[in-house]
Amino acid sequence: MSIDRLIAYVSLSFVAGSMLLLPASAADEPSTAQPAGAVLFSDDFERDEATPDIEDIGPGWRSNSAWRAQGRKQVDLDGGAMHITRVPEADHGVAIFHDVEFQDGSVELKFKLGPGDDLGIDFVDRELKTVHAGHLCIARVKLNGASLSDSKTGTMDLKIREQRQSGKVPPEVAALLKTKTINFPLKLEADQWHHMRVTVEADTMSVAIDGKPVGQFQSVGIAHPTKRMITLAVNKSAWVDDVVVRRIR
Ligand SMILES: [Ca+2]
Repeated sequence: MSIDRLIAYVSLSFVAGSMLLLPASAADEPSTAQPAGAVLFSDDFERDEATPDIEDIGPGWRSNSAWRAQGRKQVDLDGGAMHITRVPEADHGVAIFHDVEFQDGSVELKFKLGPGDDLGIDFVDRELKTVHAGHLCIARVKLNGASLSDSKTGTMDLKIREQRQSGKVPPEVAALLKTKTINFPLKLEADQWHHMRVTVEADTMSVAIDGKPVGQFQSVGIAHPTKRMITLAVNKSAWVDDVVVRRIR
């Protein structure tokens, strides 16, 4: 065997050996060539609430139902998944929170949407006081498209938010805001499970759906060094399962 062939053989053996070490669930996931890191937490939602009518998502999760929906249950553990439904009493979309701690990381989940539904994965640092409610950057998916936004230096910057609320947005700010979000078309099947991975790394956020890269967005706010929470944001309804959050850095 020539040296070149020997090197190729050893490399292939190494790759094969690495694949054998992967847990079955990771080997089954579609590959998106995104860097993977340590799992901070994962949840398969294979459980029921202690009291059927009381919202009780499980360890580490909380929602805004108490103060936005008069305490009505908006997150239901149903058949081993999370079924999220905004109730008519709610004065805001459903937000479901989980603490994280990373600079760069990824959020993977399975989701199912109906026509008109959307699901956002929001990266948050409530300790950052220059933005509304700590919003840093968000990936949002609908059946017909995904968007990636830098909220920190865009719409959630306190000064810009105030200008937008008062309806007095200077032209240069309006032009700036156009550079703070990017949209990608999608054609997803309604009421079918899809897999999504959102990765935040340095100043770039990327999204892959069903193992295929959808797009990425580079913007300074994404590089914020401390992501302390993720929020799943649902304006109408959505199903979510198999959440896996990894820290890259
Ligand atoms: Ca499940």
